Amino acid sequence: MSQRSSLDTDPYASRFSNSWKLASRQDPVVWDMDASGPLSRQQLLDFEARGYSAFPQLVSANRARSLLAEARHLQSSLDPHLDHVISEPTSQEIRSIFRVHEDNAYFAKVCRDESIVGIARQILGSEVYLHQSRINFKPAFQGKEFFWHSDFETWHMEDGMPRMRAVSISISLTENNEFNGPLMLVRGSHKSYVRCVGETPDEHFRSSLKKQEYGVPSREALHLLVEQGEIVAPKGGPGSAVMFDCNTMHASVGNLSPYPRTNLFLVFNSVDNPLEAPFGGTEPRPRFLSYRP
Ligand code: 6CS
Ligand code: FE
Repeated sequence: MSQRSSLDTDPYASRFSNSWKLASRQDPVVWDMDASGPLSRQQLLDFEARGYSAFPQLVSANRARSLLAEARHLQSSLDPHLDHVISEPTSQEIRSIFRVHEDNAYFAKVCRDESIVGIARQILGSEVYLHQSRINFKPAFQGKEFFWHSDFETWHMEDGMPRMRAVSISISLTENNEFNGPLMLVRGSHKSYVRCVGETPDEHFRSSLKKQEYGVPSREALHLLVEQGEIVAPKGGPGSAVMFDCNTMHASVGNLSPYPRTNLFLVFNSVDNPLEAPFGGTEPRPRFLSYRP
């Protein structure tokens, strides 16, 4: 495996040694403060400072409920062994369904909704395309956690995303409360880059989508980031949403409550940030995880 990532040539080098490091971000967060779009200037400034924005009602509650019905239909009809369908680490229950923007008419439509895409375009200051789409299910009582990570670290090392010019949005299809394993983010963490330890195993995605073990930050790094910011967990009803920068540190705990949690997760990348060869030197991941034209 030829590691393309080295400190001399790659500002976001990672997984090349046994020690972790905190580096500073080399890219803007909001790429054009004057870009027009759904967000006010104050919302853009807040996104720049915090690394996320919460929207109490981005999609109507009715639409969120119809999308939830469709998501549940897919969950009960799709074969959990399909490549783009991921099951829970310890059962056959479906945890994620990828590529819904291509495979399903209802989800394809909402993924093109101007009230969503317009925000991504405004923050990234360019046209955007969908790098990844997925429905995440966190079943009642047994949905498992996701450890802390920066999505960008994985997308850079395993997908060849060169710069931090992408945003994710998590749209709640169910209620998202403090009991059912909501998304937690570290405010301000998007301005630091944590170089992680270890080397990427081949076909890492086969295990990382159930439980990520490489490309996760050290506990010391997390202590520092949380001291500089704080942990937040925006809550809301069906149709509420959180948009966050590709490098914002985030995680979610397991769901021990009787309330299932389902969300639609979309990743928009700038058309000016096309994927290259993965910086970690592994083969590119499949297209359902990381779109390449
Ligand atoms: O692999 C991905 O693209 C996403 N999933 C995991 C578990 N980590 C990185 C990123 O969020
Ligand atoms: Fe993530």
